[in-house]
Amino acid sequence: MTERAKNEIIKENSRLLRGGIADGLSHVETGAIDEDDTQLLKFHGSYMQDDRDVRAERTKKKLEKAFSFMIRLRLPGGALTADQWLKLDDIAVTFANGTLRLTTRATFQYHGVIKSNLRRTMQAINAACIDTIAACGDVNRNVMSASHPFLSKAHKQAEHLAKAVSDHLLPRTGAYHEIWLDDEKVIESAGNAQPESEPIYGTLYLPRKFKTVIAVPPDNDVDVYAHDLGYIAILDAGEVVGWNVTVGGGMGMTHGETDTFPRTADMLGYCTPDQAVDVAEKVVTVQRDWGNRSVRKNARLKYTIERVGIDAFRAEVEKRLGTKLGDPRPFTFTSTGDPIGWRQTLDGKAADKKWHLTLYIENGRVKDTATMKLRTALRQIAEAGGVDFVVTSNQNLVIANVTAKHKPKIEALLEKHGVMIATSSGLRRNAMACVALPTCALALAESERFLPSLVTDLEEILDAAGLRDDDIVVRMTGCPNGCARPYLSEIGFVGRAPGLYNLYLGAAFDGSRLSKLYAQDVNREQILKLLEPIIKRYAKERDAGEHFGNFVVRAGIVKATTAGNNFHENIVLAKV
Ligand code: SRM
Ligand code: SF4
Repeated sequence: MTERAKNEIIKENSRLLRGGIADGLSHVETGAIDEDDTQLLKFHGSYMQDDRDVRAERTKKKLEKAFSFMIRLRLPGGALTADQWLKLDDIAVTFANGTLRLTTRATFQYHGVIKSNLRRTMQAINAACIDTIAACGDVNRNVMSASHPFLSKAHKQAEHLAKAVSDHLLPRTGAYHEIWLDDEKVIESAGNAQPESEPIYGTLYLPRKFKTVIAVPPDNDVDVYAHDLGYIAILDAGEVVGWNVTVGGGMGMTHGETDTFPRTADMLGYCTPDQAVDVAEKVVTVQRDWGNRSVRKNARLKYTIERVGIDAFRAEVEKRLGTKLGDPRPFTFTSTGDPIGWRQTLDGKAADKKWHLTLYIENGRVKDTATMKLRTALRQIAEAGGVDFVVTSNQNLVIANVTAKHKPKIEALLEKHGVMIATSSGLRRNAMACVALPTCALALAESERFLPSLVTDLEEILDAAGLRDDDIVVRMTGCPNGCARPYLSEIGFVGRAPGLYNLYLGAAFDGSRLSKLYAQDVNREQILKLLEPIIKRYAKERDAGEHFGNFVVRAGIVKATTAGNNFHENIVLAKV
């Protein structure tokens, strides 16, 4: 018999995710908690990390690593009130490193929370009527829906489904409330239902993380094909009449291991709005039973589907549903980015329409700097009230539900604090980088701290080619795990070692096709040298309306990746 992965044993012995976390929090002699408990802590929405900028120095001085904790919020649909914004902002200053980090899955992270503050931070988050359970771990995580719920009736329906799936698939263990909230039922959710058991997950939970998103065409802002489970709204006269269901997407891979690869999701079928939550449950339970519990790196749903085939997977889901899924219905996606700037509610009576400002937040980091007081500006906008906030799946922020009268006030506040509404280029508007150093334990190279200046260099090349305002999707990650979905960007950088990246090209602008490796282990200078002639050719030779990712494939610069299992094939590396 194949040996079970270590995490399976940890989960099994955890007494439904309790382990020794509570005990570990009481040990004041260390800033850390026990290694096995760090695995369980993820299910509660937190990772133990250390400041990698000072790791070497502390090791030299024989000091313990500078441990602290990252906390990720569960925020299905991504929306919050102005009052909640103020509470989250207070927490950032009181308990974390003074910043709020908007993530690529439309929620918030705090960094730098020390162990002695962990419980108080969790309680403060709950006091804002938000929780962190299942934000990480081997369960269905935060469910994203197309930004944003105030845009139209269909977007509201998408948010509604996101919340319903998130609630339905929440772990039922009382561990979260017991450890963090002294068992007080601060918010009512399925998470504190009694008696305690895990009817959907069982005591082993899932073999690996599981991610669900809801898309509303023509926008593919949630990158539906990157997720384990996706719903694509099928609309009739602006209302959702059903959902196409996708399964088996994912980004993570390991350098040099071709049995790991990013994969775009397959179409599973079509379901009615009434069936949607049940479909989620059945997809999750098939993965629970069929997923690989021995080899963690092959445990995601995408590998289960590669192994058994989509037809067998669909048949099992249908068997458990007790009905057949319909044939997928037609839809069209046009882009994965956010439309930066103001736009109005799409439907309803003219008099009821509100304004919504999508603000580009560089790599999702909300902070004050010497030149731009973004955190202060957003705080003052929240204090003035009369708005809602929505985090997008591109690490941006929507200031929503603004009246025409209130618009100039918001613009003035942003301007006063040096926050620009327009971005410096189409490339920056479509740029995302993962966190990476100094907090991410898995980072091989910089990402959030490097991409902005690389984009500045690339903007010079774009300027010379007359392409400054063209939308080109660029994403960077500090390692191949793919947290900024780099294999679905037209230009993708993936960290290999300090200062060195693999360069991927050729993903589709609408998020439907993966990219292909173009150059290996390249530094800033080499990246610019490689991209300059391609950008110049694109400016001269592109067809009308042709996007960069499609051009590089048509021009033969890279071969198209047609499925995850040929991501590693047909690679012709550029000479550097
Ligand atoms: Fe991620 C692990 C940050 C979205 C694939 N991810 C991590 C950890 C927790 C590192 C760790 O395990 O120690 C990172 C914490 C860094 C830090 O200091 O904050 C981390 N991931 C992030 C975030 C914050 C990136 C960002 O800059 O916004 C995103 C948080 C999303 C959220 O709110 O839930 C984030 N991660 C993603 C995505 C994008 C997505 O889901 O759309 C992916 C690719 C899609 C996918 O899951 O396949 C992603 N993260 C991973 C993986 C690889 C999983 C795999 O199947 O191989 C890991 C490593 C792992 O799980 O072992 C990982
Ligand atoms: Fe860390 Fe890698 Fe994810 Fe970036 S892609 S946050 S480096 S795990």
